Amino acid sequence: MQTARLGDAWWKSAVVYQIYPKSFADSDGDGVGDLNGIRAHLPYLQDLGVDVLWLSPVYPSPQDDNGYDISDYRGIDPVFGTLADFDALLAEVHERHMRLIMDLVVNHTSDEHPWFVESRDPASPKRDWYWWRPARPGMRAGEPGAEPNNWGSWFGGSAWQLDPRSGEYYLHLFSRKQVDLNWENPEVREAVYDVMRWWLDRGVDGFRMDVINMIAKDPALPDGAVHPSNSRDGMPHFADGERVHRYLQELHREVMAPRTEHVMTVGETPGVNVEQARLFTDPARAEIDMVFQFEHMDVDHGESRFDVRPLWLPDLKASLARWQTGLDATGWNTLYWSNHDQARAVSRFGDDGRYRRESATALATVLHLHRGTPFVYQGEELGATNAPFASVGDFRDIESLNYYAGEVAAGGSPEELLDRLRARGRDNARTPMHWDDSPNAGFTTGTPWLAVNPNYREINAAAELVDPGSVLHYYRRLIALRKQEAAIVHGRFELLLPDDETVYAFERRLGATALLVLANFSSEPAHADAWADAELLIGNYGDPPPDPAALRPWEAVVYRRA
Ligand code: ISL
Repeated sequence: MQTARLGDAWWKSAVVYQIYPKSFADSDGDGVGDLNGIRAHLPYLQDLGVDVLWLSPVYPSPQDDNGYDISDYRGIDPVFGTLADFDALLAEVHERHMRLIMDLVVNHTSDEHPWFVESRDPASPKRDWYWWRPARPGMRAGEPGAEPNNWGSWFGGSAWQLDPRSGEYYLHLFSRKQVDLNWENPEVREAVYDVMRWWLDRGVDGFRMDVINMIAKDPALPDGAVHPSNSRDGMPHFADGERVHRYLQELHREVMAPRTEHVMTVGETPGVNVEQARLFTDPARAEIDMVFQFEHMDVDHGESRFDVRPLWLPDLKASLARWQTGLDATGWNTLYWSNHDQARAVSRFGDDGRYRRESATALATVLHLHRGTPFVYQGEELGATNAPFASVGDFRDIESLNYYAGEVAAGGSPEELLDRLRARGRDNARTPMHWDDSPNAGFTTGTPWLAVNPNYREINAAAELVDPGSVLHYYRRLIALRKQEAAIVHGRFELLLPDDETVYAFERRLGATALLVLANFSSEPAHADAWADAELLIGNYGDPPPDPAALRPWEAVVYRRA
């Protein structure tokens, strides 16, 4: 009985839309997006057909990492509005038959959160809420190499910061202002569950859980394998261990269990593999509903995400196919090309020049036809591209700025580093949303916090709404199709042509229905055989391929046989 019910979980047929509030719509002219701006654009999102809105963090925050450093879990940062604005937004989301999930960032708090402020006092009852440690035995605090272990921060340097007040170090896997909570302490876990219940009682429909696979550290905090200081070194000791599953099961029991039919949870889990993902998402284990894995985001770079490599299509296909098969019988996949941490998909995987429209829609077709819950990141539905950052001064993101400063100090070429940031910097995705061709793309009447991409005059929602051949209209059709065709949601996946370097091909089967997906991932024509006697369910050229044995540049088609 229970399996049947979970098999039909509502979020399996849902499409999620991610809003980066800072850059979505500014209603008060201060140059920063806000809740009332989002509310004004709900009709646009409803017409797009998405079911769930995920808001990146809107809580009070010093904004060291754009809100992923929270100083109060029960409020709204004044730059985004008030709790009353939030309630009004949530009510209207529900009236429009959509749901809203919050970003839950509980691996760490801001160093300005009252819990941490209190914890800095060694005598405080909250001392143990964070990871405080003395210098390495035999070393003096502050000496080079005296950090308690060799773990690196994601944003450069050691993951340990010395606090002069007590002469001890605290752990921060991200910036110095993002301090890791100690989930070993039951009071910490209870405090987090309380926050979650508070938002659920307010009516939110679930959570996207930031770096949730990193909440449980090995309390011995052992050194990682020796590399030059690198965030991944310590990973075996702080990600995906046995404890994280114990805590997520507890969280599920304490918070989610009474409401599991109505809410959804998606955990962000960098570095997770298929086997671990199955543990996180197996409904019988009652942890979380789905995870964001990163394997397909790692196929086009070297050791560092800024070490840009060309995409070799068979690698991408093999990776996604492994996840399709791996979570086929147990668990559930998320599907995404983009989010606020990644470069724009059409610039990264497609052709953002001549074939921008075709490649944006081909990417969408391939992604949405896989099995899993698709996530659309704001602007992706317009075919938004990377931005032409002129100099390092145009970037705002702490990750890009720290990386650049560190590499320049180590003798790297500033021009080459700038190219890397242009290709992969997170600010590409964070430039303001393009609503129309008025100044600043209709995003703000003030000065935007991050410059608007100048191509907004051609690429914007207003222009795409009146163009039936636009990327936006194609997304609408694709999203609508999911509601009509059960094979898209539930069909079994089978990869075809795994070695083909330009054509992405796969089948989906459910009962008597079979779907064939073909997409040309190149700007030249490619050979691919269509199905005879099949219905063309959707295609991104508006007409069927003139030659049934060929695809036009970046052409994508879905055939259906029943
Ligand atoms: O952006 C990345 C590439 O360097 C990722 O490694 C990212 O840091 C990682 O996926 C964790 O991301 C999440 O937590 C971070 C925050 O900066 C990201 O915006 C968030 O999505 C710390 O809270």
